[in-house]
Amino acid sequence: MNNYFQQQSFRRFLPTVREALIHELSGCSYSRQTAFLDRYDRTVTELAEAFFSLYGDQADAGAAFHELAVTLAKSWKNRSSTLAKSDALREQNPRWFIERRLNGAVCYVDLWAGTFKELEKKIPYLTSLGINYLHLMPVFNMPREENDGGYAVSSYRETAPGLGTFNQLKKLLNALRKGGILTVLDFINNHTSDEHPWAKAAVNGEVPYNDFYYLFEDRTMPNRFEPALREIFPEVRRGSFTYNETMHRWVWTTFHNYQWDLNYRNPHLLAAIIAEMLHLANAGVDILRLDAVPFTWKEEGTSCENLEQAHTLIRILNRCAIIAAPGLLFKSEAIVHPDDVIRYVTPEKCQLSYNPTLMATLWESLATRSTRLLQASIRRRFHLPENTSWVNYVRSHDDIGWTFSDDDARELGLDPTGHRDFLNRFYCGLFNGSFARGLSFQYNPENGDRRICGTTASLCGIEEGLRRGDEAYTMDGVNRLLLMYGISCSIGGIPLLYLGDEWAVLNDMSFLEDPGKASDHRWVHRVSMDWARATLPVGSSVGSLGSSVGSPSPTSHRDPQTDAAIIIFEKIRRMFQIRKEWGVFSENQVQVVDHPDPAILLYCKGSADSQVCVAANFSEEEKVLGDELAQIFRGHGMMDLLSGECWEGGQSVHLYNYDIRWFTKSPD
Ligand code: OTU
Repeated sequence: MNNYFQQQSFRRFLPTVREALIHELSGCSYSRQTAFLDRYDRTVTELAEAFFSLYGDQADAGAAFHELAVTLAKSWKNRSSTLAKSDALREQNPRWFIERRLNGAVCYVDLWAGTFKELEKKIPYLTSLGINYLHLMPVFNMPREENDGGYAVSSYRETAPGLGTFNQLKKLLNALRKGGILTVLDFINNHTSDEHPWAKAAVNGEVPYNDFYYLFEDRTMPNRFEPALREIFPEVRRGSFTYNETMHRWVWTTFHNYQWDLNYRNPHLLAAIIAEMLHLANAGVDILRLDAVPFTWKEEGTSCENLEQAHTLIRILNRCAIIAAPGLLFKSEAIVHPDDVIRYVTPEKCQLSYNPTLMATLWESLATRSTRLLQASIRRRFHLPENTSWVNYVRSHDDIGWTFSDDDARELGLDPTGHRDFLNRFYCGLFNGSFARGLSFQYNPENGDRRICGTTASLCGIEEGLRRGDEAYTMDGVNRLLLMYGISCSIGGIPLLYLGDEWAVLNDMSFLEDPGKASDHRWVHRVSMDWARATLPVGSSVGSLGSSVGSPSPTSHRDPQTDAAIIIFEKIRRMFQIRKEWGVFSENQVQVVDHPDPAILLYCKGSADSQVCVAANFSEEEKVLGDELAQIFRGHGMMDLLSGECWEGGQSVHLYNYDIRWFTKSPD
C-alpha cells in the first residue's frame, strides 16, 4: 500500500465506521446487534486489508469502505429471523454442507418447469430422486432476444417476467428450504447486460455509473490489452471490445458484445455489487455461483484471467458474507487450467467449485478407453483444503472444454494439441467408430481451439444406438452414462445431475429455428423437459411421484428410449440414496489404486467398516479384476452397494463392459 491510506493508516479510521454501524443497527434487537458486531469485529481487519490493498491509492477509498460497511449492517437488519437462525447453526459447523450429504441438480426454470410456481410443484419429484441441492440457472431480467441464456443480467433484483415475480421466487426458495433442498443461484458479477440500468445510466454519462464499466475513448487502450486476451466466443465476434455509437466509446466486453464487464477498479462499484449480492442472500439462497470468476480484474500485459486481485475480490465478497449473511456459501465457476481452478477453492474464497478437470478427463477416458490421464489428474489435482468441496458434474448448460493439464498429458506421451483435436473430432462424431453425436462450439481459426456441445445421452452413444435400432449399442450408451454418474457420485464431493440426463434426453436441434439461439450450439443440450415422458410407466406414477417410483411394469409396452431412460432414472436414484446412507462419498479424500489395465479405474475412500472401493471399466470389453480388491479388503467378502451382489473373500470379480461397482466389506 503505497498510498493515501498507508499514510493515514486505515485502522485509525475504522472506529468512525463502527460508530456509523451502531447507529445503523439501532432498530435491531440487542442480540441481533451483538451478533453482527461480534462478526464484524472479528473480520473487519481482514476485510479492510483486502479492500485497501486494491483501492488504498484512491482518495475516496475510505468513503467507499464506509459505504460498504453500512451496506453490511443494513442488509443484516433486513435478514429474516429464519435465515439468521440457520446462519447461527452453520457458523458453528463449517462442515455443515459436507455433512448434509448433498445430491445436486441443475436446471433452467423455464425449460424444466415453466415458472417458479410450476417448479414448486416439482419438489416431490426432486425429493423422490434424493436431490437436496438445486441450482436454478439465471432467473433475473435479461434482454429479450439474445441474452446468453440469462447470463446477460439486466437486473439483480427483478426476475425475468416469464418466470414470475421476485416474491414468487422467494416463496419457491422457502418451499425448497422446507423440502430440505439447498438452493443455488447465479451471481453474475463480472458483467451486466447493456440493458441493466447501470449500463443505461453509463451511456447517458451519469455519475457514478460512467465509472461502473470499462469505457475507452479510442482504441489506444483496447489495442494495448487485446493481444494478451483470450477470445471466449470467437465464432460470434473477434476481440474483447465493442464500440458503442451513442457514447462514442469502446466498452470492455469479454463475452458477447451486449455483456459489459464491470469495472472493479472502482471501489464504489464493488460496494454496489455487494449490496446486490446481499439482497440475493436475503431472499433465501444458500449458495451463490460466482460466474466467470477469473475475469473480474484487468491488468495491462496480462491475460486478465486469474489475477491475484480477482482472488482478493472474492475474499472481500466472502468476508462480507461472513459479516452479513454467514450461512451463505460461494461456488466458483472457473473453467480454466486445473492449477488455476483449485486456487479459488478455500474456506476464505469459494467453499465450492465446479470440477472441470474431472469432467473433461472423464470424457477423455470414454473416448480413449484409457483412464491414465484421469488417474493422473485425480492423484494430483483432486485434493482440496478442509471444509471445501468439489461439485462434480458430467454435463452443464455450457460446452465441454479440454481443460486438462498439458504437463499431465505430455508425461503420458500425448501431444496436448493433437489430443484435443482428436477429442473434438471424436465428440463431433467425425472420428471413425465414434459413438458420440456432439456439435462443435466456438472454433477459433487462429489457434485451432474448439469445444463440444451435446447432451450426455447423445455424447454417450444413446442417440446413435436408438437411430440404429441397435439394443446392445444403446445399452453401451446407457452404461457409459451411468459410469460417468457413478464416478461423479462416488469420488468425493457433491455430484451434479443435469436435469434431463436421468431421462436420457437427446440433442434437440430446434434451437436453429430461434434467431436468438441459432448461433449458439449450447442450446442443443438445453432441452425442455417433456413431462409426458416422465409420467410413462415407471411403477405407478413418476409425474405425481411422492416416493412411489416403483420398478417398471414388465407388461407395459415402451419405446426403446423410455426403456433406456427408466434404467438410468432408477440407477441414479439408487446412487443418490446410497450417498445419503454413506457419508464417506461426500468427503474429499480419495486414493487411486494402481491397476495394470488402463481401461480400469480403481479408487478407495474411507477406512475400516466404512471403506468403499470403486471399480470402473472404461471399455466395451469384459475385464477380470486382479487381486487388488482382495488385498484392499484383506480377503474379506465384498458387496457391491449398487447392485447388492456379494462375493466371497478371494473370489474373482468380473467387470462387464462399462461396468461400475461400489464395493464394501460384505456384512458378516
Ligand atoms: C459462464 O461460462 C457461463 O456458464 C456461460 O453460460 C456464460 O455464457 C458465460 O459465463 C458468460 O456469463 O466461457 O463457455 O472460465 O469459461 O465463465 C463458457 C470461465 C464460458 C468461463 C466461463 C464461461
